[in-house]
Amino acid sequence: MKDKQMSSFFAEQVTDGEKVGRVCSGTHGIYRLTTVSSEMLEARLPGSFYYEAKETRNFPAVGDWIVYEPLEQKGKAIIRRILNRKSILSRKKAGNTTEEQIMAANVDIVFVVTALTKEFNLRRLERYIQQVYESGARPVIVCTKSDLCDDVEAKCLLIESIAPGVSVYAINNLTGEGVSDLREEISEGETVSLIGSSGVGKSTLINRLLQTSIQETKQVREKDDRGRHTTTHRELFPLPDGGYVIDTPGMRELQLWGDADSVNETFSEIESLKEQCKFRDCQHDQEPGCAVQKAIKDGEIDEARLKNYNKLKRELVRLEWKEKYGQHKTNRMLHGPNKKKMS
Ligand SMILES: Nc1nc2c(ncn2[C@@H]2O[C@H](COP(=O)(O)OP(=O)(O)OP(=O)(O)O)[C@@H](O)[C@H]2O)c(=O)[nH]1
Ligand SMILES: [Mg+2]
Ligand SMILES: [Zn+2]
Repeated sequence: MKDKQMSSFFAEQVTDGEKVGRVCSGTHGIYRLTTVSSEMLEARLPGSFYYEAKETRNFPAVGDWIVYEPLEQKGKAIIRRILNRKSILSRKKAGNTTEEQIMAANVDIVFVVTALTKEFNLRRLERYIQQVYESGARPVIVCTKSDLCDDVEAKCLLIESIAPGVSVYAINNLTGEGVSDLREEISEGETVSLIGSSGVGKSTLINRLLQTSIQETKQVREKDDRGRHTTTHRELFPLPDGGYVIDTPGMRELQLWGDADSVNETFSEIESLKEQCKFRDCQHDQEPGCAVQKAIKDGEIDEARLKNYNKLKRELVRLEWKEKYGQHKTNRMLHGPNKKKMS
């Protein structure tokens, strides 16, 4: 059985007679699945799975399409296999580890959500966009709480300047202003995931998109709510007019996971400028004939943006090395062979 919301990419991986579902949530080994007939099932993995699965990536994630077998007990099922994924949104687990944490699978679009309040931070937005590009999804920037800001236009222009080619929307979740335009970014069968700090209004926006109040939102005026998360786990919901949306808890720590080359997409204007630098391995620091430094002097690029660019590159190179050679050798990279990758 196939879901009309399931793209051919997934349909082709299924043979007739197999039952397909999609993972809505997964906690403590219990997965909630939505099926073709919009039935909700509670599924588990077979015991053997836990011996065979080596990495986090082998386990089902929210957004995965899976093949299941119904159990005799009504509403229960066993997960047989995970269909190949189209994309994967992941980050490094918090703390001193190189372990990966998967946030969602098969995401087409990521709404990077920021509030037009004190929350607003261009450097953080850059990092979020970076992370989205790494996943293979398309970023869209959503500025919430437009009702609490007197220079919405100016803020949006600022964002456009740091995110070339990315659409920016300003919305008011309380009245719904701007939400229908945003809705048009999601086509039939597409999956959108939301990322952003706690309290920016991700769940409130999801309720708007679902036209219900399914997701719990913070009821109090935010003042002292820093670090308190209303949403505590990831969850996928089918949208009323087609498509899916995934709510996530606000992120406290954003760590990158991926390869250094994808920084280039986020910072495309720096990348294209550096072609004009006099030296091929220019670090855009004190080198003569540096086109990037010139653009900073001319006020075309913000110095903070170059700093963030360099920092992201260093961080990704460090992660790559840590993953390859383990903890004890990481200091070698500081003066080592990766230098050509940094240019
Ligand atoms: N004034 C105003 N308040 C908003 C808007 N959007 C959301 N809020 C309020 O902001 C608070 C936090 O919203 P949530 O939707 O719970 O935030 P969240 O991003 O889901 O937070 P976590 O689940 O903790 O990650 C709630 O009190 C909302 O009513 C908006 O556009 N304008
Ligand atoms: Mg929430
Ligand atoms: Zn340079």
